[in-house]
Amino acid sequence: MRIDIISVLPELMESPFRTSILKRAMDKGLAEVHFHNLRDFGLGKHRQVDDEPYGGGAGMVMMIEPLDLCISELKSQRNYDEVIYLTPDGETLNQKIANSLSIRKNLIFLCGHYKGIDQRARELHITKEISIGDYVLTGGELAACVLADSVIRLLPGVLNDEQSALTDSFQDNLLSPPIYTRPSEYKGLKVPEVLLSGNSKKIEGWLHDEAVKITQEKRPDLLD
Ligand code: 6GU
Repeated sequence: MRIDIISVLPELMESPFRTSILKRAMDKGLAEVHFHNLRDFGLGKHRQVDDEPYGGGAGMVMMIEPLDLCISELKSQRNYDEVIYLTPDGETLNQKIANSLSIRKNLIFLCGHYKGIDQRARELHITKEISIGDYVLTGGELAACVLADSVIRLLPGVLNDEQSALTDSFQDNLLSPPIYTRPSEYKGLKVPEVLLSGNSKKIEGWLHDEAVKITQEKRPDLLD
């Protein structure tokens, strides 16, 4: 998978891709992430990328020309499955969206900034708009990192234990059951007997029941 991320602040996203699972995915050649500084496509001496909104109002708008230049150049080099605009008014990210993107080959993420992008950039290029929740971030960069992480960890070979992405919370619309490791008793707190029983069928049943119980308690909406 290849992800091209367009931003006015690409520095903000460097470290998440240089550590842990994302780094391993890149080192193994399973994922490639390329950053593009929109300012390189800015207009004039000052490399302008934003301007005041027509009709007035507070905040600046990301201009159509730099966005069109940058995205068109990328599109001339390869075919993209989706051009995704990270914006608070997009569809809220969930596991289903992450799963569906994880089988794509080439993606563009456009990080919104200021008040947002000129509507015509949406009409010309954007195929999907994604938000990471109902709150406002300063820009789309952190959201792009969240989206990239949620997708890249699903690529075959990224996680050590192939099973572990499949048993994540949300993968079957259930939260994870409680987990324990040694010691079997700590300060009087005991690991549930069934987990020490060695009876894998019983354990599986217990884990599923616990997952349903916890989901009912914390996120009943997932069971609807
Ligand atoms: Cl994608 N961008 C911004 N600026 N704020 C957000 C968001 C995105 N998702 C949630 N809040």
